[in-house]
Amino acid sequence: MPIRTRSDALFAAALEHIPGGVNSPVRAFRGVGGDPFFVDSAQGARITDVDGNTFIDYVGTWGPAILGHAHPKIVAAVQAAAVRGTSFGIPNPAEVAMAWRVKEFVPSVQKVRFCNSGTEATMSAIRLARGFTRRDKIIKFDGCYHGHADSLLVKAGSGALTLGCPDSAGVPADLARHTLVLPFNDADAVTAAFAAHGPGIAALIVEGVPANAGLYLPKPGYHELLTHLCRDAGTVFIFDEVMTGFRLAKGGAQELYGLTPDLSCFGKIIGGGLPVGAFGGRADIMDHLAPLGPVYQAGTLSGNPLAMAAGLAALDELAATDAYATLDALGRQLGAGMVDAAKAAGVTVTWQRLGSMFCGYFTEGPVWNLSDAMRSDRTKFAKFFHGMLAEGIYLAPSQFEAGFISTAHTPDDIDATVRAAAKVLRTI
Ligand code: KE4
Repeated sequence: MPIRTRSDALFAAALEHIPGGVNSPVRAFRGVGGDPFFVDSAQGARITDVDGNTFIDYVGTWGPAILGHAHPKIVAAVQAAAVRGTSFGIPNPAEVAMAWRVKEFVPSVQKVRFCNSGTEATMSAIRLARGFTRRDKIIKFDGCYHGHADSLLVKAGSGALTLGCPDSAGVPADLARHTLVLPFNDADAVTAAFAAHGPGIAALIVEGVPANAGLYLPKPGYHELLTHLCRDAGTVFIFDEVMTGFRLAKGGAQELYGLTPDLSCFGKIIGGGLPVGAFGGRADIMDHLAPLGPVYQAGTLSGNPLAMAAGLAALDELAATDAYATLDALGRQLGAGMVDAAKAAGVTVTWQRLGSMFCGYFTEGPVWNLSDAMRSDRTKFAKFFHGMLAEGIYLAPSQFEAGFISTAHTPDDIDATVRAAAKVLRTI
């Protein structure tokens, strides 16, 4: 087992000052047991903790590190920007360059507004859709996570067509009831919801591919059904590409599926590892934002020059290289290896992958929705997680998270990962 002396001391101190010792709950290892380690540094496909243990990293800071950690072009861009000032609160040229880049990558984006997180992006897009349509109800799907804005921390009501109730303390029931939570990949449920509520629905929000309950994919034609139902009802179709944007293709999941959302939300990769969110789409909707229109949205650090520099460097590098072909080849290699390792060990693992995103569910497959995913054996997953950690492989510390490969991973890294999995799977 890796030595953890300094991590344990740091976690004990963190627990005194920070709720749960972490600044974001998933980092607390509650999904797998044990305590988190503390990172000292990260480089390429590897992270090194404060006790000197190095791991091949398949979390990639939950998606942003598509080029690996401390990519020299991103570091250089941030250094060059920092010496010119770290924040202005006044328009700066990088914001215009970044807006142009996002529009070049994602043709459905006619106008874009930058903010500081994926949560801000989805929260703002929901408010914008409500202001544009003058309607209150929204639709989301169970198992999909869009950040921690109140309207989106809502679970399904008692029946499929009943309006939602809070999924977190502190979310007013009066607000939650405006959110309808439907099963994903269920065409009948979403069709019935529009039949029952259509003219009152401001927005439907869905992940490019649901990757916050592991990773499962839209059934053929499902995203197209959502777009048609939205169009017929005058509902704003919001495509949450915080995770899939610039990850699955230059144009994200909407490029893969040939969609033209009304609004799209971005985060993670768009900031090159620094705090950036963005939302954009139809200009006639976006122009309802202040200062042009009546929908207020703001942020002191929105368009921050350092974050814009990091994001620009990341998008430029993705545009300049055949990153997506590399990522898909590595994803294919990992998937094939993991399937063979599970079969050889006699362990039931359903491996689901799209490009460089993946999830190994410890259950029979296929996994098409949250209820399928919930069948997974979380005890086995936890044993697998810790076994892989002991072998120097860092996977997402929850069965209900996706894994990520970067362009810094090599075929040898993948082979080492598969060898470790073959060893660990025989022990669980
Ligand atoms: P942030 O506010 O964490 O930047 O983005 C929220 C968000 C929005 N939409 C999607 C599809 C997302 O996956 C996320 C955040 N993803 C999680 C990982 N499952 C972030 C990790 C964390 O919460 O610490």
